[in-house]
Amino acid sequence: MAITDERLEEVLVTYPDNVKKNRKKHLLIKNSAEACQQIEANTRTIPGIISQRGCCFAGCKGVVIGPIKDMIHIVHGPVGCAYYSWGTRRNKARADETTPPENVYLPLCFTTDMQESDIVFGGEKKLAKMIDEVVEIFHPRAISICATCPVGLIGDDINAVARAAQERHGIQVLAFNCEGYKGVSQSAGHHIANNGLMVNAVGKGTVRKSGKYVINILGEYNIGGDGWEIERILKECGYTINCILPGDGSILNIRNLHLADLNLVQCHRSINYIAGMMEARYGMPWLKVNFIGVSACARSLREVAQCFGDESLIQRTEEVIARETARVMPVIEHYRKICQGKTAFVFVGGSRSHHYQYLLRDLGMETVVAGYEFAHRDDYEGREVLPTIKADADSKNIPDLHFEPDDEFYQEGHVYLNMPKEKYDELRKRIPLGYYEGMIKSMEDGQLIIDDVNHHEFEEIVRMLKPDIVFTGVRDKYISHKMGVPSRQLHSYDYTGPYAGFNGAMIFAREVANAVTTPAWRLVTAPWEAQKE
Ligand code: CFM
Repeated sequence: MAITDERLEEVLVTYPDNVKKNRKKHLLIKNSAEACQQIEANTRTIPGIISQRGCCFAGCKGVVIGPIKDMIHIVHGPVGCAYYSWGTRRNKARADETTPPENVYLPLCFTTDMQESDIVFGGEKKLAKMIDEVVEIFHPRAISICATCPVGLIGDDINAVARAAQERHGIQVLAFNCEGYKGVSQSAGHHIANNGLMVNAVGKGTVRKSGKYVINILGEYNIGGDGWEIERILKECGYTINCILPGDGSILNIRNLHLADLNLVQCHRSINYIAGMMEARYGMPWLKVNFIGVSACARSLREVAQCFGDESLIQRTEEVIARETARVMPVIEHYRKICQGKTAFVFVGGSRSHHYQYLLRDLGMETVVAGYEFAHRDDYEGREVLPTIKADADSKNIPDLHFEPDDEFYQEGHVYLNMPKEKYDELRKRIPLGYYEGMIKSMEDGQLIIDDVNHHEFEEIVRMLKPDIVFTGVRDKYISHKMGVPSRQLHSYDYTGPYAGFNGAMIFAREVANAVTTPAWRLVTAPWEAQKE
């Protein structure tokens, strides 16, 4: 059954007036007759409502900084903040030619484990001592310190501790003031992490990789091995991958991030700040891509090749697309027979709820509801033109880039080029805007778009629309199971992956086909449903 304004009203009816007024702005039924539909996003969740969002610390440490494999990431705060931001996201990493196994620290969890006495007397000494210990035991190339709420509240100066430690040990110690309470969601943490990397790491290296078409893949987190699959495909097309930031990435490569020709941006929310800042600082163009889904993958590969405009690259790309498509389509077709016509509710953080709709379309499925936890309006509404980087202080007006006024590159206020100006202009002219369209535009009439869903709305909408499958995170997974609807986690991919690229599409198709054909969830009757009141 399709959603209508009246039915949406039924979802909101239990709210007090002011809450209802607020929430209405975050719910939208797609209607292409309206020229540009707008949705409220990136605003504060109403206190008392059970949101799916994470905190600023989660966005900084958990998302952007944590996956850097050759740094030791110290969580300055309670052990719970450290434990729950470690491991569960399934961002994978392994040793490579520049990072030996002993420098890969992701299997370990580091925290100062703040106790009551540290809160009362301050935790700076404990933090400094911990840095000394990890340097002595592990000899890392660099260290990060991420602050949690209590650290901000008691005012520990983690920047001073970092500076002193850096001098003592001669390695980089980066401090991130990403206290959980900052901002309205993890989005604030992405920002803080992006700015920190931009100021302290990007541009510090000097090694340009040899090879043609040198590119970075930004905002790829290697969840379940996604990044490795994307890397495989791009290498086969003939690209030289300078750095994947941050999935399976190293601080060594991040320092050389500027020594590439083009930035691909896979996550459209968490890392576009770095892409934008690199364009302003180094004149490196960037392109939004989507490697989720067979058709989306093919389109992204074509668009990247188009940026370079080199005939041999374009031809090689077509060969790879043809070969990979021929290989995976029989498998996709097999599962498509099972999935065809099924409906999905897709609710993920700030990027995937759009990306995965392409893969679902490959399987003949319809996304009846989609939403983001913390996306900004441009993720929903799109942007018709590339943000223009001006070679002057106006760059502060670029939407969503939020240059910090004290960043040195902002004050210098001009564009550096890492390539001849003509080449840059020519490259930028070729940037396709396909994936800049935002989620609303790519959805169909009558489908529901929802920002920052809460548990009440989630349950009501699942009950009302009865989707065949819910794609979400661990917070909603079991709610939908209790309601008899199967789910797959699109944050951690439960226990599987990769889902990206051509190989990932096959794995995803199998998982979804299994989920929608498993009768178990629909046979379950919860005890409270079996009992008559
Ligand atoms: Fe980007 Fe992400 Fe996402 Fe995100 Fe995240 Fe994630 Fe996500 Mo979970 S960086 S915005 S903060 S694509 S952890 S890998 S799945 S909410 S949609």
